[in-house]
Amino acid sequence: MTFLPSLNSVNPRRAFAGIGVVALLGLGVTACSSDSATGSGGDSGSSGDYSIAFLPKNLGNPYFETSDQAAKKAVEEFGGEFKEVGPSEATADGQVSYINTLTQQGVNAIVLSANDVNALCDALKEAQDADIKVITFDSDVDPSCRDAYVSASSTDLIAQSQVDLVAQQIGEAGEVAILSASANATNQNAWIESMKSYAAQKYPNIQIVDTVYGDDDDQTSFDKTEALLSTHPNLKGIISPTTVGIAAAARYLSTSQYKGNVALTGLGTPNDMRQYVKDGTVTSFALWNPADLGILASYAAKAMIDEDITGEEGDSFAAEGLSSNETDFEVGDDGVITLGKPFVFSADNIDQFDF
Ligand code: RAM
Repeated sequence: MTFLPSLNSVNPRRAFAGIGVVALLGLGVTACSSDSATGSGGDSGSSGDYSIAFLPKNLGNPYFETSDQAAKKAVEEFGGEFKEVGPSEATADGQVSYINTLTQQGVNAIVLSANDVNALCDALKEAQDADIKVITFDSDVDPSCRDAYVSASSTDLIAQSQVDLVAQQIGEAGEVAILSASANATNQNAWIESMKSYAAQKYPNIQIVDTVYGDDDDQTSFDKTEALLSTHPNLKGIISPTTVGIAAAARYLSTSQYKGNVALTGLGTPNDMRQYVKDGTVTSFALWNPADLGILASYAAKAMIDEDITGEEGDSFAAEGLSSNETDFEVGDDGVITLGKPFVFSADNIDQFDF
């Protein structure tokens, strides 16, 4: 496969410098034995002023298991107390009760990936009133109800990389559908909006004919894939901008008549997708390093608790232990802190990664 022009500048060895080593040293292993990170509230046992709670969209999602496991390590390394809590289903309602409990417990910071842009705001404002720092990571809320947002990459870069991948795989023409996460997910909705305008402008012969929601649930995503293919007999490609969705869609395609005929790309983890790249169901897909996202969010929370940053544009802070070896980060417009660029995985490189 050829790397996308927009991603050509991302040298795999530089983009994930050291990740192979990190994986060998334990990231992949710990990502698989994630009981402590995925339990509903295991404390690290450390003490200090950094009591930091991670609240993913849902528990049992390998993407968040990787980011939160890495966050746990980072928080413990700087002497903090880590906990992870979260709902089993990716809903805003499910997250609100955890935010309320964390506020009552008086943690120093809540780091969350939001299932809705507005529905968590009342609970988060109560947390802020109780002097708790609120950091979003992966998926944002309205900027008025958090202190900063740690984003994987820019919305447009993430969106464009997926559209370019599907365009490459279907000869820049034909019907494409999107299999998303939950209908209110802030991150997916922003990417989808950007995908649609980019596709319309750059690929006039591609039609995005449908968007369906698998709720970041494996079975729902599998069923929605099956339904998409029967509703749209001329479908040429599916973009699934969610690690849960793309893995379920690949599983469906891999044993169906559509394998090799309908392209599938989007955002996936190498460990989930490896078998489908090897069996020819999937050519290439994108993501960033979820472990790095967790580490960066931990250091942003620490800097916020230390009052080194407030979320103002231009604030800067240091992070340690990223696979990119980057240490210096700056808060951008609207309190957004950006990790880097998305990276494309294919048969050529997938075996270098273990997460
Ligand atoms: C899923 C979640 C997460 C998203 C990744 C790509 O794990 O929806 O929010 O960032 O996919």
